[in-house]
Amino acid sequence: MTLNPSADVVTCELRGKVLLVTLDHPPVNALCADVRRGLLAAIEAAQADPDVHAVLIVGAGRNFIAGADIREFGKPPVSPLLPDVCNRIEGCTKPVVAAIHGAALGGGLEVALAAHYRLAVDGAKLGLPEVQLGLLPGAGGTQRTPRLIGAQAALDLILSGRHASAKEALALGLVDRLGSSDDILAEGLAYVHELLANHAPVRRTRDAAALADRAANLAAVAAARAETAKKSRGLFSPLKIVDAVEAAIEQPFDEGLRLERKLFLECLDSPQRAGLIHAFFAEREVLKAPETREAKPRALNSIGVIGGGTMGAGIALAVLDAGLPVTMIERDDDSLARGRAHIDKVYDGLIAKGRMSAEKKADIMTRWSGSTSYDALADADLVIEAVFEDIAVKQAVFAELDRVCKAGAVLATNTSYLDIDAIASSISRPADVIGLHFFSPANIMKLLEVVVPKQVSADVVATAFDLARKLRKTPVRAGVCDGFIGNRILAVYRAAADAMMEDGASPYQIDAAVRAFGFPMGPFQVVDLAGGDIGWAARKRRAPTRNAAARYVQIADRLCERGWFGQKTGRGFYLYAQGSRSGAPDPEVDSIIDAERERAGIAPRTFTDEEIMRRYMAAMINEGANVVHERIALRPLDVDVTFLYGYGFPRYRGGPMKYADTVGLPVILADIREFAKQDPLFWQASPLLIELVERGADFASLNQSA
Ligand code: 3H9
Repeated sequence: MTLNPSADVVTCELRGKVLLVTLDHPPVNALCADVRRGLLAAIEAAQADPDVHAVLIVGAGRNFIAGADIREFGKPPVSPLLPDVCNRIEGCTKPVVAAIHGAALGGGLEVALAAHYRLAVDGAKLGLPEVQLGLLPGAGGTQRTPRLIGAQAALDLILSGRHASAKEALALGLVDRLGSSDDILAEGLAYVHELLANHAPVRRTRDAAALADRAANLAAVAAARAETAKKSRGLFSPLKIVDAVEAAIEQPFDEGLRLERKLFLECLDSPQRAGLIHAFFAEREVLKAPETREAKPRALNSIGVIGGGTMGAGIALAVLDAGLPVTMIERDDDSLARGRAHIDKVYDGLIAKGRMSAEKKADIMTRWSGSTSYDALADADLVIEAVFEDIAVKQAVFAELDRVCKAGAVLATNTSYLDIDAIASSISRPADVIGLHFFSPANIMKLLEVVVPKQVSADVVATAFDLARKLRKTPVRAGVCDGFIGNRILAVYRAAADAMMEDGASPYQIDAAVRAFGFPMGPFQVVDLAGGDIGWAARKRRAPTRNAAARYVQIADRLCERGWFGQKTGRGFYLYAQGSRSGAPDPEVDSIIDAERERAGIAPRTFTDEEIMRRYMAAMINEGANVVHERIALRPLDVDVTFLYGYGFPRYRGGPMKYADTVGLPVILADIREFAKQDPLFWQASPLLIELVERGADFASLNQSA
């Protein structure tokens, strides 16, 4: 029997006395308007039909319900609203049971909390992750959860957004029962029949008693508020969550719901919500590079890494952590021992902190092997070279790989700047060559630029994306140019920062302004962390081809000439006390900057923090537009994900291109034209930016068209 045939995303079937309500809205049963309508109609039908004695709600496919349909946010609301649907479920006078498998997240868990009884099976993930989207649970989650499990446990779930397993959910009191098999339908029906046999009453979460100890629950709220104020740098929704949970203690249920709705709408309207949801979809879109649709990945059962330095060892660690075997090649036994020592150091650190057992390390290291002979790579499916950043050195390595590797092996370079087309065309199998640009530390940083040279075959690109998935990295497809997506843009906004420094802003003011914008570190702190010598080498390499008319700020060179390479030498732009990683401003650096200004004939002026950020962001966005214009990045969202995952861009702003849309492209273009009055060579507006402004379009309009 189908009681509401109009909505095929929700079907109803009478099984004896139980109305089985199945949500079937692939891929994740998100609560779009049709689903909400169908669910409401199902409850109304159950209420009206005397043959129905109880209701069982289940999800089809791999999940119960992943939450509200995020794609609807930012559009005009469509009835029925989810809070009303949840109230209707809770108000039903016949027992309603939710049987949970897979994800019951956000609005999905809120539907379950509105039901009268809940069962979960192994593999279920229950959580209220709205905070990660700049929101708060807006369908009763902030009112029902604390009533069910107490304020402290509720705040922990809602503020962290983490997922609880079925077992933990049972221990917390979020669910009443664990199913013993993964047959969700059989488990759910058995539970409902048992409840009916026992004449189990309708039991509403709004009447649950976990907030009875008012003082203890208010103390938990006060502690969470203090902690959140300290930790949630710049984020809008976390403190609203605390307010809503406090209302659950202080106010009657319906009043609490009203406040929750008001706060939810405030979050929904915030640019942070738009930025975070953009990030959510963008990080999924980058996985769908054209080649992954065209071709199947090659096998990936054994990996080779050339080089045991910081980068090579970090990549080897990432491979080991993914459960794959790795063979490390170094030029001699001492270098190989150093490479192995890098790996040992990381795992021994985890053991010292109690996060890994010695047995586990021993087990992992059975998958590591080292050799000083390239012949050890004869069976490798994919080899990543991470040797010195010099084209001749890299080409020599590739000649060896060409000699020893089996047909079909993928040959990857971890270069961060060099011309991969030139590397590919130097060997007999250019179609197998690709760039895999890891970020340091390679076992930690999530970004992987997959750099696609001209002659590479599609299945090699698909293999690179498959490797990223196995390594749990976020891959972004990039074209070949100096610096690819990220470092190419970095070079430009670093130049803008250098120019501001020479014109009168101190590096410390610039870093503070950039941190206040939401980055974890400013650009000069980043230089000190990465090592000033790295950028110095790149600048020297580019010196012969640099446009002689372009402004070149020499301050960083003056520091490097003194051997001040940052943290590793104890001083750079900042002074580092013995062993300390946080630096203090250095008056001697100020004097060097003064001397450089004088040498360049510049009378220093003051900058506001706002002007610093306008210039910094305009430089980043303009080069981002160039990178998209030249198809180095497929879409603006690829630039966004690069910066979110590799450069510390604040996620709640969505990435530089999303931020540009938020500010408005005409504003960015006007800034660039204003700044061009002082330095027209540097501030050349990107043709793409000009075109979009002329068309009245934004970067988002280009995100569909990869
Ligand atoms: C909320 O509920 C607010 C309420 O409190 C109040 C309302 C009034 N909507 O991640 P996957 C898509 S806020 C729309 O690759 P997995 C996703 O884009 C919501 N679409 O799969 C992808 O599409 P495509 C709170 C969604 O197996 C496809 O589904 N809930 C939604 O690795 C597969 O996704 C959350 O924040 C959605 N809610 O992981 C949960 N969710 O194929 C968000 C997913 O076109 N979702 N899609 O690329 C997740 O955490 C994961 O998707 C999940 C599955 C764990 C469920």
